[in-house]
Amino acid sequence: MFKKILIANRGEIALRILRACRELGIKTVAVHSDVDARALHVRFADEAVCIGPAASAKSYLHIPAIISAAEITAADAIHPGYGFLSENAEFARLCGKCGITFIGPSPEAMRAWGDKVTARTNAARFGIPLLAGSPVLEDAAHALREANRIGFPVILKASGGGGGRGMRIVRSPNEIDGAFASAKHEAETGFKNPDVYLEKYVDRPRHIEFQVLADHHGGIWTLGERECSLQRRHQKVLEEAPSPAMTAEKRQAMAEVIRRAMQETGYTSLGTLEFIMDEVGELAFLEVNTRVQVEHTVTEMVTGLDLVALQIRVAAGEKLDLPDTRAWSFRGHAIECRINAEDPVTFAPWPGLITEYFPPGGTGVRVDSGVYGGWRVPSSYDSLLAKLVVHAPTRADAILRMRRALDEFIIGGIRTNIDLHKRLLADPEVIAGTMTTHTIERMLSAKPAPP
Ligand code: MV4
Repeated sequence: MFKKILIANRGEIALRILRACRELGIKTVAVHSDVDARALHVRFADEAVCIGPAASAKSYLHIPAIISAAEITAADAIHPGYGFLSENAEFARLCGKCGITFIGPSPEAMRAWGDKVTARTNAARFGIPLLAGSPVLEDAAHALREANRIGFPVILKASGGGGGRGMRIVRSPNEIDGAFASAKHEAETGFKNPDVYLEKYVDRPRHIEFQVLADHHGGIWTLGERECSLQRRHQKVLEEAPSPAMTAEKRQAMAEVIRRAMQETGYTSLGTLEFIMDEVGELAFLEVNTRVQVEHTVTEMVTGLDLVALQIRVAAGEKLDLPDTRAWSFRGHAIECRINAEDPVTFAPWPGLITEYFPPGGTGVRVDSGVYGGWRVPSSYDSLLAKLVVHAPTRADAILRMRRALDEFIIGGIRTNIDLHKRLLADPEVIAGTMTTHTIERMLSAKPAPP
């Protein structure tokens, strides 16, 4: 097992990783920027290294500073968390070259699944369902031929994009030229990879993702799915497990094809396969996230597993020595609300001093957060303050528990999206479990918040 892990992240996920390390008896090194000197992940770590000024590019994204911090503290592994360097295959490769274990998949697996055209080819090979699509497009004429073959509407995507960046919906042939030019330009300037491709466009889908965990000995657990449809501008807002749209048969069938694909491509560590589901319940593969995700907590609540501890253990070479059907089972329902520091009307980030902080508690309530009363939320990073997670025997019970917990949550000094969550959990579509990726947009445009 590792003796010391450097945590190359901040906020709630840095604390989350630190807690797993503590329970595994592993020493921790926090890294932080100037404005994070008083952050909780710094306070709780065994050692801390200041790696630069507030700007991420000069601190949490600054590879030489982070690898130097690992070297001077003699850390034997680096956990990247999510965001920042977590999906940077070159960073993973450099860690390896310096004799430091990158806690994540191999750089090769990160590249193979991180590139969306390659990921689609891989998925197709192993029978993972996917939408009609094109190879890498040569030019606008090629795009038009492929779009006619696939049938409109189609969507242009950048192979190196992700999380909704670099996408263009194309509804008719006359839009192809303009969309191709702008998508191509965005791919060339915004991503390392200039390739663009086409897919059949699915209107108002659900977003469902499957969690996997693979060791270095061919062992793989498929840990079920999460429903992530409640999002705004590609930022997830509320997630749950299991998905109200999933059946045991579909889950089982997906688990089998996913298991084979990840096993045969030599994938290790945690990974998430993103899908969309159309109105008749058909799933189609979109892309793979090769990191621990914000919403991993809902899977933890319904499986009883510590996914970050398991991710660390498999990175150290440990075996998942039981088949998943024997090691753990699904229990109940979990919901996560992402509590953000933001303007409730404009959704603009709302950094500032937290004057009062009282998180909810009680049966079935978990709060993962890096903030406290007296902490000043910096403006340089994302606006996630806390993840409020509840677990209950049924979905209906989980909704009641989440409403209760939201009512208890007191955050003073800054504005938050707690009221948005209360509205969501009162929405008929959300209560019925029939939400899509357009539900929040629909709710916000329909009527003003009740008094
Ligand atoms: C799509 C799609 C419809 N059809 N692809 C957005 C994020 C990126 N991971 C893929 N995305 C989408 N791809 C096809 N062929 C709709 C979306 C999409 C979406 C997907 C997941 C979660 C939220 C979303 C919001 C809008 C659009």
